[in-house]
Amino acid sequence: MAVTLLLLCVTSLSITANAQDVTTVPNNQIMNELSLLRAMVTMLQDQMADIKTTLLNNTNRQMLCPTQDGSKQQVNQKDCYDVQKSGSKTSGVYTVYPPGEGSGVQVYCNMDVEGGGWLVIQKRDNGHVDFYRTYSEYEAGFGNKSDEHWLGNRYIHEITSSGDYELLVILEDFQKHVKTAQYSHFQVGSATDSYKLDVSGYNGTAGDSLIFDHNGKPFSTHDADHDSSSTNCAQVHHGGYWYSSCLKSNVNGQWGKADLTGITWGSYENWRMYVLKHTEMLIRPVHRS
Ligand SMILES: [Ca+2]
Repeated sequence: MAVTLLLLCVTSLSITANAQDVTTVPNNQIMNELSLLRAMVTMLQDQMADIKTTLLNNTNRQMLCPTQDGSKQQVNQKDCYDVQKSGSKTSGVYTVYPPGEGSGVQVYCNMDVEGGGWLVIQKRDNGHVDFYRTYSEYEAGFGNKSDEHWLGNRYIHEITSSGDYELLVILEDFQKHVKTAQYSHFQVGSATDSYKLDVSGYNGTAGDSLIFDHNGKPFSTHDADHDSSSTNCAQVHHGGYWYSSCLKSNVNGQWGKADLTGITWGSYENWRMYVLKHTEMLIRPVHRS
């Protein structure tokens, strides 16, 4: 379409120039036609960029994997377990394709913990990234996938609603003690449900700080108060999370702060205020073959 319009435009310009003495063509007419030509070229460039992006996505999306009989099949990778099954054994950043997304999303895959195949949806470690963000930022995700980041509620919903997923929470304090909380069921609701948390089946050493005050609660940020408190929990505790009135854990709080705004997991140290250095939330399909 753009190519046709461009040719028509060039032809029109050429005919105009031939029909009149060039020196008699008004400047404003030439400028108008040049302007039209530029617009057509820009449209064509945009269309070519779109085609290139689509081709790249289609190429990345299809990966050839050998089957047992030696033939090859194409697979789509929607999470890090799919990435692991395709033969990637090293932890790092990979592209996955959450159901419903037209293009790939970069995620960090942990291939080392408990058999690997884990997709990291949250990580804190050093305070490099500010987690006091807006609702739309938590929805789209932010940070650096190789460092501190939040994957994005939209993607977490798309992946966890596509099957049965488990959640692993890894917590480490400033004395390098590590504790974990694992849940056999983890799902985040849709945008319509304000990305409500649905979690159950706790097992671990850090204690369960998600069931009470968080399970079944919608996601809140300082600019989107969905909590059940008369205060704005996200503002008071300086994060974005599934707050109620207000919390038992706050892994998206302020890094390095030993007060109400800090990173905490209540049951980690017998419900005492205890500052954590490192937190990670990882998801993986429950059914693995
Ligand atoms: Ca409130």
